[in-house]
Amino acid sequence: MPAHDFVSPDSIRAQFSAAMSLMYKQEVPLYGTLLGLVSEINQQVMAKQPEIAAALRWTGEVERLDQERHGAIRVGSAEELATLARLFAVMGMQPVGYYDLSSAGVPVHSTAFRAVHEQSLHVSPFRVFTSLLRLELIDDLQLRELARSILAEREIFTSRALALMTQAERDGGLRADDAQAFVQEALHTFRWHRDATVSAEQYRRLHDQHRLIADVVAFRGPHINHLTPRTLDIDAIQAGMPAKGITPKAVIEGPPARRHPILLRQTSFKALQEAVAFSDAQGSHTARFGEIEQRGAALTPKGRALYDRLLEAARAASGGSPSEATAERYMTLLQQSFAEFPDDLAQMREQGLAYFRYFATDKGLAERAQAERPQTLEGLIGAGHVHFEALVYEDFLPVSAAGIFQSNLGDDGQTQYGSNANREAFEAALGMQVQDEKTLYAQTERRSLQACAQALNLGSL
Ligand code: OOG
Ligand code: NI
Repeated sequence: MPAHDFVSPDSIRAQFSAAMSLMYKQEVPLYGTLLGLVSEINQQVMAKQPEIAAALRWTGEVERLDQERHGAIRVGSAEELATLARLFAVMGMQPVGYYDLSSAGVPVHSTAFRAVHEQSLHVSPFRVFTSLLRLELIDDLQLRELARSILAEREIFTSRALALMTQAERDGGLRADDAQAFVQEALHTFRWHRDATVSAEQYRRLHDQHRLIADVVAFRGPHINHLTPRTLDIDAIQAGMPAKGITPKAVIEGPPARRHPILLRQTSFKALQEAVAFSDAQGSHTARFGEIEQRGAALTPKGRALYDRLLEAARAASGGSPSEATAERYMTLLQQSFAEFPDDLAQMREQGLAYFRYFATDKGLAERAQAERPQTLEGLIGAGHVHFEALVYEDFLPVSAAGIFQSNLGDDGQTQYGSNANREAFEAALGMQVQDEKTLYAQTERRSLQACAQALNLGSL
């Protein structure tokens, strides 16, 4: 079959992202409310701050903003994780980054499945934060065995989804009708099931060990636990949530508010209790929650080291992980700590703190035949021939993720697992290595410089 009959993985991902959003809106109506608020505030920001709208037009993010979202799931075994990797690969999503959450008292480690090339991200930036439960961290051996045997019996993929995955791998793609069927079949894996696979007593034992263990083990599949839209002003969202009947967590995770956002700021609100049918009784479970995020510049290793240091300093000064009680003081300390991080794109670029994308300007194009024009990047920028914008961060932050997990698990009964990062074990379960996000950002930056050089008729930049 000729390759041109196949739907591009990017387009399958875009379809899947839209289908997930529709499904989640039906499952959790509050998510629809949130989407409304986010789109309202994004419009306001673009109208009131034309410089932000202009930057988003340069990078093309303006075209992806409305469909931009991430989801999160938790799986229970290596087989489930490895098959998910195959499922996501059909949609052009690859595992990027390794996140250890055990040091924050959550018995999982994680990666993010996402597109890796800027052109693909432009079509659909949909990403899924995917966590693998670490049964080996359950110290009650009997319970560990119970969890393992329950998980061993479930099949989280439909047989049609599995067949279409195999077909896509064999043929190198899917045609339109198969792609559409694949999206519908894949959705089933992420659906909420109100009927649990365990008895009320088994649920209680799993839950008493850790609420997250019950969430993974007691159900038929890895229900999507949140879908997160991207806002241009998370402080406005945080302030606007109560009026919509939503109570956000007290602390916005990540860096403080800045003129030029960096990395990722996130806030969430607690899950509602949902009715569940155990095998022998009725009960309830809190599974799904809401989250909103604001994305900023991807940082270089140097910028990230500075970020980590300043964040750690603020947390240490406030006496550890911020809570409801220390929220206000923590936000002040955070703001003070980050005064050291330049809030100016030119400085961030000169100091090598962030990754950038470069664009030939109309002026640069008009003057590209002139012998006198500058030849170096700095000269071209100075002369207005090249424009730059920060490259947006496409990934997650371990400290923030831990804060999001914790806020939805409740502050009660913090479990200690020590620091147990084990990337090799995660990659063994996944069946492949995770990609390094910094390498991907550096490649995008490099490609934008090459495109600039070509547009301006220069050998290289
Ligand atoms: C994932 C929590 C982390 C984020 O955006 O950092 C997360 C989970 O609760 O499964 O979603
Ligand atoms: Ni999230």
